[in-house]
Amino acid sequence: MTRTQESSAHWGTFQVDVSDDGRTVVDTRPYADDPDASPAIAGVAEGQHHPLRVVRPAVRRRWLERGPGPDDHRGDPDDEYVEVEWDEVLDLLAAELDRVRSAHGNRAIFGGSYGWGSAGRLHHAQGQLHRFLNAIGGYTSSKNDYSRGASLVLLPHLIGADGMEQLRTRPPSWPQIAAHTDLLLCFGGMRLSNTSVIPGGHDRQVVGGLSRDAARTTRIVTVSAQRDDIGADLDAEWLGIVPGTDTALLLALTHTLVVEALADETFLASHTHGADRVRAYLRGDTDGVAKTPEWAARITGVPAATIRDLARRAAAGRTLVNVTYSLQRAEHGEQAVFAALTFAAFLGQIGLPGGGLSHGYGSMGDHGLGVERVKLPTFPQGRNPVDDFIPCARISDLLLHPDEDLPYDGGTLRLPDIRLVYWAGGNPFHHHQDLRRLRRGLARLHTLVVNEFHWTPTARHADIVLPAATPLERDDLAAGPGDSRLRTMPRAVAPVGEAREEFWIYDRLAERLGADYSEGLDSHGWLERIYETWRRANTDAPPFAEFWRAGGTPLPQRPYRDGAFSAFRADPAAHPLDTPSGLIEVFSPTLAGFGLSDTAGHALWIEPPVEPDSPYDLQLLCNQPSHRLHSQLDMAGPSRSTKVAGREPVRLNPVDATARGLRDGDVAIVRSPQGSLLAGVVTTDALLPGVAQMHTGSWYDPSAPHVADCVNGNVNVLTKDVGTSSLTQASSGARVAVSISRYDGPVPPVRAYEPPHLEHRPGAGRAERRPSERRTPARGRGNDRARARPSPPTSHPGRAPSPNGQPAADSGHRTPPHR
Ligand SMILES: Nc1nc2c(c(=O)[nH]1)N[C@H]1C(S)=C(S)[C@@H](COP(=O)(O)OP(=O)(O)OC[C@H]3O[C@@H](n4cnc5c(=O)[nH]c(N)nc54)[C@H](O)[C@@H]3O)O[C@H]1N2
Ligand SMILES: Nc1nc2c(c(=O)[nH]1)N[C@H]1C(S)=C(S)[C@@H](COP(=O)(O)OP(=O)(O)OC[C@H]3O[C@@H](n4cnc5c(=O)[nH]c(N)nc54)[C@H](O)[C@@H]3O)O[C@H]1N2
Ligand SMILES: [Mo]
Repeated sequence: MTRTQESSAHWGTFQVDVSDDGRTVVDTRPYADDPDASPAIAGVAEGQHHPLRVVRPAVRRRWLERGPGPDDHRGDPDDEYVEVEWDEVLDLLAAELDRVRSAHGNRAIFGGSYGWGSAGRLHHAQGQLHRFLNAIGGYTSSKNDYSRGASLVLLPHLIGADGMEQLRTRPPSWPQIAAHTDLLLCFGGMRLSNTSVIPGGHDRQVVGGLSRDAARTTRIVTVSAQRDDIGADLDAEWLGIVPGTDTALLLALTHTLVVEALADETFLASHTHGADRVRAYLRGDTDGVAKTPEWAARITGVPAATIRDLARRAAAGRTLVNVTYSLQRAEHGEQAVFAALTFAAFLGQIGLPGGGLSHGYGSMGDHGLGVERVKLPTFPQGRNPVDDFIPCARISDLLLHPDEDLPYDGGTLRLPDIRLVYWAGGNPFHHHQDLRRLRRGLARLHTLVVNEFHWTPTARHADIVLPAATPLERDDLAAGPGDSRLRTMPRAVAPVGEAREEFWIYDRLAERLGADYSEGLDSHGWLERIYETWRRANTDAPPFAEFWRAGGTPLPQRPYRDGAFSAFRADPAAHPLDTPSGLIEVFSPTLAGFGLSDTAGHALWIEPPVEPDSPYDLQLLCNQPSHRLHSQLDMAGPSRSTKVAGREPVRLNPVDATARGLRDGDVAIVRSPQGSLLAGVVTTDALLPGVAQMHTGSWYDPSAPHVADCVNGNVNVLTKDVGTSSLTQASSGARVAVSISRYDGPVPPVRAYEPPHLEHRPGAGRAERRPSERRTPARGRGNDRARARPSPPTSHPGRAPSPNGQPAADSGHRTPPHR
């Protein structure tokens, strides 16, 4: 017998079957009325009870025995961990945090902690960590994201911060597209699998149905090296393009508009700044190269006649130009977005219903839903007294180049000297580029702390690993932007082993460091507080107890009346953009004035360096995985079902496969200047010749370095760790040049899904610390055991006691005491 409840993740809302004794998550499945639900949902139950769960606090033996300090053994697959008691590990960690902040200042603590931790609004991993670090004096932080980090820096210069916001929150909605758009031009395709992900998740996935409706009346053209970057049911035209050359195509499209008098000169004169400078560049006045379709054809592989025809078709009706995030996640990737904005401006349809520019269909599932966003309940993070930050994708630069300058957004950042990194809710050994380089960076640290559910590759580099309770082990609430319901995420089972809510962890640490984290409330008190604070502005919502009983409350579904830029279009003088000119800057004097070698005032084609005789003769696309969110639940069934030869598949065109003697199911070795990996071969004509593709998110497995840097197919051993540009400094992970050949040697086993060597040794944390490293924290309250008391059953108002008061199934240990 089981009981059923609901839970939520970034990949959607789902049902959870729990065994009658309240200890085991038996099954997780999507709602029957959610046909486009993410396949990842089916893996949640397996992830919950997987042998990879971190069940006790663990400390790397070398760190425990030698004390904090640089150590190039971090991440060694044979490294051993010692499991210790909570009070010991909290004492150790508090002392180390105190040592670092006293000896080196709070800026020596890096707490950026980028990543897609759980969807819950209260147990939001970064938010909680930031609140804690703020409470103890602050930390060096990170800005922007891996998703569209280049656009986040570029676009405010061109359309203003408010224009950027409009572009994100009010793009033409799918019903508007269906009603008004003749041609939807999709640079980077429009992957339905990507839209199952929304920060916070959604009640149901609706984009699939909406886009299928729109495709009945709107012609869709997909521009990508992969035919299946768009669903076959959308009946799109496929324009195959050499990866990384969209800027050239877009410049040639714009060139055609200009020479064929198809550009909207009235719009350019009234709503844009600098069109003349763009025209001069297109003609070749500045560099001697006219950006003609013939010029672009040589670069992009798209025939010149097709380019001309496409420009004419775009000018003939209502056209919407969409760029996926992926285009800008590459060296000089922001230029593609700049060029798309320029093309859309020359078409003159920005601000018209169903026309103009968009940046996100096929990248995020909430894009184009047509619903005004509402503010959601939020756990306050406090204020960070430390100003230092990095653009998040510069993590290895930060660790490897302390006290050096990094150019960024027209200025420079001085990189602080980091001694301690605390990561919660992210997996840099998933998300960062050039993992060998990241490893060298982490080796310089004194201490790496990671809170995790699972023994991820990042946890396996950490000196201190704290077992975090999962969303199924804690009470929370969730909603995504534009969502129809604020949903409860009730605890389904007791935490496994000694996993704890991170709220509990930070509260205990803060006490030891003389700081206040909880303001005297437990996590349930906070859940109610953030909800009731939110309810003050949402007076239709019921009181907390009623909300909890009902499992959620509807959110207003106010359709946005006008799309992005419609007010600006109607009257640019009355509704200027917050750019220096108040207009769309197709030429930005600010950007030109930065004097950067890789940025001009206008969209710029930057020729990739020619490398004759390079062995890296294939472009590998590294895109988002269809059956998981990044690296999450890679160990579970849905993700495993996609593997080939026991590791991540690499897809390539049969022509390229044959030339390399590769057949379906072979193990291939993929190499780049940065590193090598093993992958399982899949041939498909959905890819252009010369292009290969692997999903991101296979767990980094360095256990057979004599064979490959990763035997499990994590693409980030291959990618290059270089900023998108000296302007934007974002991630360049979308693709990398590689060689692929057959691997005929003995195939090493994948060890990434086994936990590390663990030794359970209560008291080790106390006995083995070197005296020189022991410090008494400022006003620590010391031993947790002395304060521990049995956990009361949770008493949510209006709710039966949850299984939370039960001992965890496999430890006989009490669940976190709620104070
Ligand atoms: N080459 C290449 N690299 C890429 C990309 C690419 O296109 N190409 N895409 C990039 C993009 S867009 C992104 S957003 C990043 C994503 O990078 P990440 O967000 O770092 O990847 P995830 O695998 O989602 O990692 C989240 C981790 O948080 C843990 N977690 C979940 N909830 C909690 C919690 O409540 N508490 C704690 N402590 N942990 C929790 C999960 O177990 C998981 O290990 O990857 C980037 N990397
Ligand atoms: N299922 C699932 N969905 C997800 C995620 C996930 O991990 N799993 N991650 C989510 C996150 S955090 C983000 S930021 C978004 C990312 O959204 P995107 O960045 O848009 O997604 P990608 O899958 O990386 O890229 C989409 C396609 O772009 C194409 N592409 C790459 N480079 C080029 C190029 O130079 N030119 C052209 N024309 N096409 C190119 C590739 O063929 C690729 O399949 O996805 C979100 N959705
Ligand atoms: Mo992302």
